[in-house]
Amino acid sequence: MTKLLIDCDPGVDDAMAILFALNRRDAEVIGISVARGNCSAAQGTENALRLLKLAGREGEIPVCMGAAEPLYGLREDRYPTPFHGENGLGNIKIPASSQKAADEEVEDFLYRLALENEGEVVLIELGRMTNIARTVQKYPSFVKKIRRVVCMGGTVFAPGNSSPVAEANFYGDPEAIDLVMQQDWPLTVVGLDVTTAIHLYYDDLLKLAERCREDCKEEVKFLCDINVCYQEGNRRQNRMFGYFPLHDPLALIVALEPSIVNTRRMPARVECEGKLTRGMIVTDRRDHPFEGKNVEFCLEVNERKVLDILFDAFM
Ligand SMILES: [Ca+2]
Repeated sequence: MTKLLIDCDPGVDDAMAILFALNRRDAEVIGISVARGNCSAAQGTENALRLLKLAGREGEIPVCMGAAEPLYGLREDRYPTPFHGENGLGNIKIPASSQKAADEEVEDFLYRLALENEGEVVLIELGRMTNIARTVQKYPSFVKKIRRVVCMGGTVFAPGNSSPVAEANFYGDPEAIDLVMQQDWPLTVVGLDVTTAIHLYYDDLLKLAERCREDCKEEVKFLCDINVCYQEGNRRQNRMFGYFPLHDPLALIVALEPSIVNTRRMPARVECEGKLTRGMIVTDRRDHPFEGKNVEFCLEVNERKVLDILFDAFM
């Protein structure tokens, strides 16, 4: 059983990732924290609570609201509403939960859960690294309590999506991810090199809604509904017709089934200042590299197998 601590910004693809994790029998979600990203931290926290209720897990998994802005304050920053809607969930409304968010600072929340499950926690990052960076700053020993970190974000060789060279999570808070990258913990980056190599067809989601287990019919119907907006955003901005990439769910899949990707270890930093390159991953591929700590970058992926794993969780 893999213990997952999920930091996110739900988010259409975050929602899919979380529901996937909740439906995996080999995974236990021990907590969810939220930062600003696809929507405000407050909206994302509300979304996480409602998702847990939808999945029949109300009151079982603690949720904590985290950073309302990036590590060193807000720059020009718009929510990606063409993809995630005004509410982060493709403008789809689901019932409110009676569960309240944890009455803790996010650093205390993450550190406490890491301590209570020392050496066992796989930390999953589905948004910006703000909450994790803040926890490392407040509790440097947090790093040693975590088994491994798997993060969706960045890109090494594929083009960016927030700028020519930067992916949205890295672009939104590069100082946070650079700080996280320079710690001594096993860090796997699931970036656009692999997430954009997966094409999830909307029609396949609709088929899944017909064929999935009875107890997750409502969840899969919800995934179909929220992805109408996500698909439309990808059609208009990325010229993807009938399909979309698989960002956040792929990080969960890599965490649980590492063999579906080929990775390469390279020392890396994140550019925090460049006018054109802010949020870009800079890998040191020289013969004798020394810029940055080693990071495991996912560079190739088995698409068919990923989609099977995703769908199987709901069958
Ligand atoms: Ca996300």
